[in-house]
Amino acid sequence: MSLLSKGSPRPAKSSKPRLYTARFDPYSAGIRFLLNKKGVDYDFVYINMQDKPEWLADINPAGQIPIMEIGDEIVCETIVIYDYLEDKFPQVKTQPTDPYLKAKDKIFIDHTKEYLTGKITSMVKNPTQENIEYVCSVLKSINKIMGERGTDFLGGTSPNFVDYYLWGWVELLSALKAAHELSFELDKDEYKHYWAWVMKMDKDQHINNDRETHKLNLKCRTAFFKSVINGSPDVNAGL
Ligand SMILES: N[C@@H](CCC(=O)N[C@@H](CS)C(=O)NCC(=O)O)C(=O)O
Repeated sequence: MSLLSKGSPRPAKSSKPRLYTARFDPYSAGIRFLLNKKGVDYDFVYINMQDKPEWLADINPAGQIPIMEIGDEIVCETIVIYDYLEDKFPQVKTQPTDPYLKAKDKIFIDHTKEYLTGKITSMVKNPTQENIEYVCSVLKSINKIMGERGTDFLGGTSPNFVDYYLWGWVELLSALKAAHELSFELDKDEYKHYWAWVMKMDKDQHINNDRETHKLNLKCRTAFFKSVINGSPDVNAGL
């Protein structure tokens, strides 16, 4: 799979839905899991976010990924993409149809975005005690919500868009721990709902398909984070 950087021409339109993504991007990862779950036959291109192609700004003025392209339709912003895919490919549901449950899931995503994702991103370069404690406290609230829902997944009996969004981020934690040689542990009892969820998500076939497609595992994630910490991100880490 080619990596598109500054100077790379924009690829020709695809007859399939196309995701502009990056191997290690947690926002894109959630979208990829969801596309797999919906059984969408899609293709993807890797964007070099350290040296972006000029045309990226034409398809998303924010210059960010993920971006979904289906024919002439181009949609950016992760949460908007989830909604778009739900409407576009309704056969396999990944969001509640009940308005209240849907509202609760949207609030969950909003809070995850507000309190967790930025802190995990900060931990890549600054794994300070303060950042670690903050992330642990947010995961504790998530553990509580999981306990209150009382289901295997946030989405009920199988993962939905909220599970996949969250997984894209929490999956990074073990690689961050390894890259920085951090010793913090989330207690198995105190975080028992969270751990039960982690064990089940780790076995999800759509997540595992994605790991295979993009050659992702703890070792290459750790190598990627080490390269980021050293100032020269290696998007091909582990390939
Ligand atoms: N609000 C966007 C944020 C996406 C985002 O931050 N993507 C990262 C993935 S690496 C990115 O494109 N960063 C490059 C940049 O912001 O210049 C979303 O939810 O999709």
